[in-house]
Amino acid sequence: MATDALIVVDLQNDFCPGGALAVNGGDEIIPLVNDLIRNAEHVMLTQDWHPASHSSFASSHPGKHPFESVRMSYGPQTLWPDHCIQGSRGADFHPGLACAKAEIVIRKGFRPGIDSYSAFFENDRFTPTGLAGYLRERDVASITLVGLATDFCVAYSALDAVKHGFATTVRLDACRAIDLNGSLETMIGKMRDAGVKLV
Ligand code: VGL
Ligand code: ZN
Repeated sequence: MATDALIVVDLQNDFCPGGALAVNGGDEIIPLVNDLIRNAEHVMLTQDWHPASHSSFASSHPGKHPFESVRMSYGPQTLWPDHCIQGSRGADFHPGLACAKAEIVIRKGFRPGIDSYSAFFENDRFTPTGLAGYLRERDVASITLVGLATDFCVAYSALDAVKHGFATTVRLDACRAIDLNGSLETMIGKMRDAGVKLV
């Protein structure tokens, strides 16, 4: 029987106020996300999960600063402050998140040389995380995405979900954005054009 899955993206300490890559109001969405979790048929989480000295960290590129861009073998890559390092407190889910019901945690960004915004493909747009196969085997037909950040991991996940044929909804009220150089408006436009349902 085809089912619906709620996918909670990167609701981790480092993306919440006080964290290394804090998203404005990132923790404000937690009560709403917890409500959605309570009412969801199936809950899945993603977790940004970088090794120390990851290639997406500005600190790994001498002379570069966070939020600048570099060319990687797979194309341009925004550089970030060190964040969500494997096993660190910053990489833990926010303590207020009701994550007990989650059926799977998809970790991403663990390959030292590739960043991964999308829950489906790494930033080379080619290396799969395994989530699409998992969802198919579980007979998931539609997904709802919430979490952080709207204009990076949520948006890239939503665009890939549509490409994989999942009916895809983003609950914008349960997301918060980084909004770097107009990225929020750009990614909202891309999601709308791709047929993502924005609520
Ligand atoms: C994210 C930047 C770097 C996100 C993760 O979760 O949106 N953004 N790593
Ligand atoms: Zn990251």
